[in-house]
Amino acid sequence: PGGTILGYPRIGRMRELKRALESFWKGNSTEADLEAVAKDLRAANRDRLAALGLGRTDSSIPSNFSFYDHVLDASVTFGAIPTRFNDLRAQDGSVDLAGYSTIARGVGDKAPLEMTKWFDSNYHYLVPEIGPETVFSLTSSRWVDEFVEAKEAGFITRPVITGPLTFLYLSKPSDDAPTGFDPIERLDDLVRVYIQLLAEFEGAGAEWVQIDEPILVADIDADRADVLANAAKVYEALVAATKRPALFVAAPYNALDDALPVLKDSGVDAIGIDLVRGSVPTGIDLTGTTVVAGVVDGHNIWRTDLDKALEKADAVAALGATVTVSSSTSLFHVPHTLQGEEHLGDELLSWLAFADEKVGEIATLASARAEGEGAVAGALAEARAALKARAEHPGTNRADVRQALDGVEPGHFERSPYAARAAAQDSRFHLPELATTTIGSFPQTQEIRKARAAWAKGELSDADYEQAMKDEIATVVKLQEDLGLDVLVHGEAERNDMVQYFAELLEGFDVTKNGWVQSYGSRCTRPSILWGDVARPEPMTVKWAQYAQSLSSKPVKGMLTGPVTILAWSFVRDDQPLGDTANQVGLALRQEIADLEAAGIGIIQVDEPALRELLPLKKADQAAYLDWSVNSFRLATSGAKDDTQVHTHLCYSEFGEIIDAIDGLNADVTSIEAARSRMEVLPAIRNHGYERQIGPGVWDIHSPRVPSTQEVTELLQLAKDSIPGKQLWVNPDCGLKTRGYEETNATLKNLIDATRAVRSA
Ligand code: THG
Ligand code: ZN
Repeated sequence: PGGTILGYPRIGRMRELKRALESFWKGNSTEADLEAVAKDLRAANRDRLAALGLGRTDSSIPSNFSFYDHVLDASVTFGAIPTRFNDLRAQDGSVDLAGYSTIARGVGDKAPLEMTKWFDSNYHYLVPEIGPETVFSLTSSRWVDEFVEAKEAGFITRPVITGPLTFLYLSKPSDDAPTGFDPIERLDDLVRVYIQLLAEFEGAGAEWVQIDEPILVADIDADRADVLANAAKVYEALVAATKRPALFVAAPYNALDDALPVLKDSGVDAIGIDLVRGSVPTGIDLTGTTVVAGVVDGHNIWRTDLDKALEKADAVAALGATVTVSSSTSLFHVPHTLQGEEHLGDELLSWLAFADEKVGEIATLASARAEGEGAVAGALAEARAALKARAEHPGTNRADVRQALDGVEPGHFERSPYAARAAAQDSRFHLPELATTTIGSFPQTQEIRKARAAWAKGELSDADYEQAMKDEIATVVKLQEDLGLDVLVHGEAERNDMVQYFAELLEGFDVTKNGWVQSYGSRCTRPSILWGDVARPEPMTVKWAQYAQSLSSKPVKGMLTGPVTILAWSFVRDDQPLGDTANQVGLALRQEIADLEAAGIGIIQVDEPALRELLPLKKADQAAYLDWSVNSFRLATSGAKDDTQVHTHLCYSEFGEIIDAIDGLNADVTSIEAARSRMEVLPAIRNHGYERQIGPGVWDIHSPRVPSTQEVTELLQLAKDSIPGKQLWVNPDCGLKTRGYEETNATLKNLIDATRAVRSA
């Protein structure tokens, strides 16, 4: 009744969990040390949430801790561990934290669980591997133990678990599964274990449990009728369980649509709906249903329009429902707190709400609904004033930027036909067949990080920092020349994060000091805040590219991050269509490309690794997305001259789904991830008809393993089976910034040797 949230950040205000995990992995601390840090974090989070206004004993505070990933936690809890990790299991089937970490990170030739993006976010979960051999059984008591731990501290929390539909639909068939096996075939077996788990929660005193089923809002490969039938079956079975807490099924990230009546009819005790991404349902009588109304955006950082939020809650109540206000998603997509971000300035700060501030908003909304708006008149007035100031701020509506965008014409999205460009580029660069290159970044060494940290603290002068970066660039260029690569890069030593670097140089952005958000496991990113109209006051990359090019007679690529990725990995303004913001970024990049060309840079790469990530969850929304995203890239790159070769790089993509979009980008050369899947995507690209050039990665850079010359040769031959050599490039899967020099040198040498062998074969 007092308002709730679907989940809270797990990493800690000061990234305590990250540090504790990494120290444990290095062998610098024990499992007990790690457990102690986690226990303190959970206690601090509970205390803070209660202080911010969530009820201590009414199940409003979610219990959603995870050491690494919540989907991995479900795998481990239900005994769904791939057989290659059987040796990690104790007699009772459980794994300790060392074993849990090994499943997440791999060991020797045992690959970890695959990592992939969680719905339309920048968070990565670990994909469960399920087969007929998987023995579902309760093999971890952590979830129940954490409830008991909170209870002993005087709290009644609400355990948060991944639901059986989401778990199985996100799984992939295990290595042992026969072809054609679908993990969802194991639904009945899995549900039996959920029923056991519910009994354990009930026995421990839990009054509510939250079961997350975001899969119900997404259009997936499975037939929708089957998904809905499974939803009815599962929730009728869980409702019928004799020993259980009340069931709250949460469906964040979009509208439930036709799954809402199914959940309602199943008799679950509460349903969570996302009223930020989805709209208020219509044509349904919700009398007798409790709806947890997600009216505060859990996925972005803007201060809530409280009046609008109250209207939405009222509209749901008008359908007959009993309403509790909530965040639309777990808050683990946003940083902990605005405290410590005072450098952003009072004005911008007043427009924002991170996790803790959102909890405060929810408490305000709950009071307004319970006691009337008069009880929180001050807070409501303050929110209105902040929203008004944001709308009227000159930086959110710049005449110069609007004018530039109004001047955009259809011709700005078009280059000459590819044949003309290819001819001009051939005669400029004379590149061999199977040209070799890398994706852009070289290893970020300790020395580079130290220099940047010292410079940020003012301990290293601008001139000394610039010299340190130039020295690094010179080393990287020399290394590539010695190896014999055809197209070089400068290595990106000067960049921390490929988005933050541009955010710091463009107007309309700000960056936080401590706004960390979990990306996967212990790894975090600090998304920039894209709050205003975007403009480029001066060139951003030209100095570095020009210096690198001065050191070599081979072409050195200019390196930019594309508009979609800049949006996807920032917190983006929500007061105009994303496509408009993307085009503003596109125009800034277009200017940068013109400056790079003027400085003599002939090959320019514009990376879009996040193109797939923002693809809407509903099929009906996808065409419009692909339209604006592809257009913003074309706006950025189509000013390039015919003899300027435009490259792009994509990763994390399931290319089949967006192959038209990749074609639509109209880049001269596209590099993609392909090593792990052994070039699986290339036949589809061939069949699609693709006339331009492509660099399928031949080194999986996610692991330090060095592929042999033989292995790379085989991959290149496989690639040539689908794509003519004239169209093929040779490159790693992705940037090398997380790799070390040992494996980088060794692999690039093998890559060059393999290329020579295949060229002369
Ligand atoms: N930048 C941003 N988002 C991303 C990536 C990126 N999302 C997808 C993918 N790349 C995620 N991969 C990583 C890889 C490494 C790290 C984070 C995400 C990482 N982070 C450091 C850490 O947690 O210690 C902190 C980095 C820093 O100091 O800035 O290593 O490339 N935006
Ligand atoms: Zn990549």
